[in-house]
Amino acid sequence: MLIRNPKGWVLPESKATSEDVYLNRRKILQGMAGAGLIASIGTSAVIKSAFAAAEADPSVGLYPVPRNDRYKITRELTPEKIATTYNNFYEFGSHKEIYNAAQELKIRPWTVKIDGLVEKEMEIGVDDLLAKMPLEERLYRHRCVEAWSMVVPWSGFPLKELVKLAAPTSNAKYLVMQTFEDKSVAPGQRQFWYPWPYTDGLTLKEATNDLSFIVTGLYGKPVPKQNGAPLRLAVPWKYGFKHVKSIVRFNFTDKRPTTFWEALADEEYGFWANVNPEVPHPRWSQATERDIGTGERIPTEIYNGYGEYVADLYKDMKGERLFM
Ligand SMILES: Nc1nc2c(c(=O)[nH]1)N[C@H]1C(S)=C(S)[C@@H](COP(=O)(O)O)O[C@H]1N2
Ligand SMILES: [Mo]
Repeated sequence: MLIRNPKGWVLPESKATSEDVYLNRRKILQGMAGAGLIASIGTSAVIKSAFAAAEADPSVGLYPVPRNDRYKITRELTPEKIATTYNNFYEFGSHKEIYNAAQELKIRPWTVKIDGLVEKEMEIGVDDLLAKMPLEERLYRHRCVEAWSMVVPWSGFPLKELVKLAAPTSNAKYLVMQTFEDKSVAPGQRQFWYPWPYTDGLTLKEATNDLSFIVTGLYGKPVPKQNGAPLRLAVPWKYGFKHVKSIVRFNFTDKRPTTFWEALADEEYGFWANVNPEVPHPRWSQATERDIGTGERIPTEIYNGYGEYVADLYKDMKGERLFM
């Protein structure tokens, strides 16, 4: 978070795969599967790479999913190439260009543990979980505490559906989410001064709010590794660091967790982290944000513009640093 590279999102064209190439591969693959041709045509490079992509992510056929139009946007969608090449993912480096390094992450098999104060603890494979969940697309704004922002089409399912599946007991108050831990693929995790694994959490009231969303897709495709495959949180009224990527554990508890960023710098990155243009970060203003798509600087809104859904959650809270 400490390093700012204002030109970090500008990338040479050669580093990105264009949308057409991707769609063509997908069509080829679907066509081949239908005609039973995969085994007999093994030589073309295009076909081989299409096959590798499907092997790497068996959820590819689930997308695109129907859009939930309840969540409106008033700005243009951020171009896919920008949202997938300008990232924060400290496991792969403390700068924005981690998308190549993140390809080392193996996302299958991927097992999620649901534990703590629940009726019955479970471990479930991500594809089994996806099969149980109602997938939809939502256009959400995303506001990083570093004062950049984007607007993207996430696919996924409401977090409250996962809470329902977990069946928390009546004394559960918080849901804690954790990222995978594997030093052999994530060089950042060899930096021992960070409190790995990346951890963040919500109150159960927040987790069951309509807006809380588990992301499994982006731009009508499985979510790329650099954006947090195969499961990542989206809570758009909060700063981006709450959006835990590549989740392996959902833990229900009665104790408020110490989050990754709180452990590092509690006075700069608190538990609540609700967006508020009037509460500056100790080292910079939060009044405006830079849209990484257009490069424009625009005013920041309270709760990132989602107050109608979430302001009630906080109305009786006293003595909490709700906006830091
Ligand atoms: N595991 C993990 N999750 C993470 C982070 C991280 O470093 N590690 N960075 C967070 C921050 S600060 C932001 S702004 C968003 C960025 O998401 P994006 O790369 O999809 O834009 O991911 C969040 N989730
Ligand atoms: Mo962030």
